[in-house]
Amino acid sequence: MKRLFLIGILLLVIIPPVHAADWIIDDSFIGGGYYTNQYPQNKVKKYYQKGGDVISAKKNVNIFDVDEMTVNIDNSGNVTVSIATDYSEAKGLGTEYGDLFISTDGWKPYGDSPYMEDTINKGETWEYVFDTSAFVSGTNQNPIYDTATGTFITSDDVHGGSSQPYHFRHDQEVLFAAGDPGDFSGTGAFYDDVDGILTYAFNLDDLGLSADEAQNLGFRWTMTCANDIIEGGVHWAPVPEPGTMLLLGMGLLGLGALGRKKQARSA
Ligand SMILES: [Ca+2]
Ligand SMILES: [Ca+2]
Ligand SMILES: [Ca+2]
Repeated sequence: MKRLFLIGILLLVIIPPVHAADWIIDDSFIGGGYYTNQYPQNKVKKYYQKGGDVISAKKNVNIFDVDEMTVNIDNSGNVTVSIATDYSEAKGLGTEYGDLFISTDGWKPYGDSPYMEDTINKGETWEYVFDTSAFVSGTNQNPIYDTATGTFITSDDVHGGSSQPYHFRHDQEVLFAAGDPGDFSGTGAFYDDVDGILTYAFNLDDLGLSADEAQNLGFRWTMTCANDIIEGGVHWAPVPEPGTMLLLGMGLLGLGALGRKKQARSA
């Protein structure tokens, strides 16, 4: 029994208490709606840079590039979504941060990577949206919207469709026109200009989900011109408390010991 106790203590040391999990979503998403005949005079004829997923004149590629998205969820259901991008509203490009689109039933893009035909009418349906601009400007302390109460705004709406000469892409959702914001209460959206990270914080509660149950989530972000889009999914599973793991370990060891006793008796 003393040995079992020691092994139990050892297990407690080996299995550290896990309070949070991180997922890094690489930007392998391009998406559809590229106007191949738009802007030919400026040589914007292909995707440049970093896997070729940015629509831009060559000199502006770095301004619009999205590198990756990091999702962190802790055992209390606190979620942070951090988007590494060089894009900043402070650069005065005439476009804005898009909203964070959230799916509560997994991530199912249309077609195969890099999803060149995925547009607003194809691919994932977003159940919630984190309204970036309303929150950043301090006018709305309840920035998470249930999308059943409003409509999506696309890159067409922002740029006036194909009539605008600088319009490269259509049919990509970029913002949400909210209805009633309801009682949701995300805790913040913040762009760190030094590190180039746009961070969103909220809780699974805000999405009507429980941290006690496994969840399949999807996320999407782009700027309102949709020159570079990132999408991806994560699978959240609650982690048992260390005490539970210790009991489980002791239980398994106990079963093992019982088995050995039985064997010894029958021998
Ligand atoms: Ca990119
Ligand atoms: Ca969905
Ligand atoms: Ca992309």
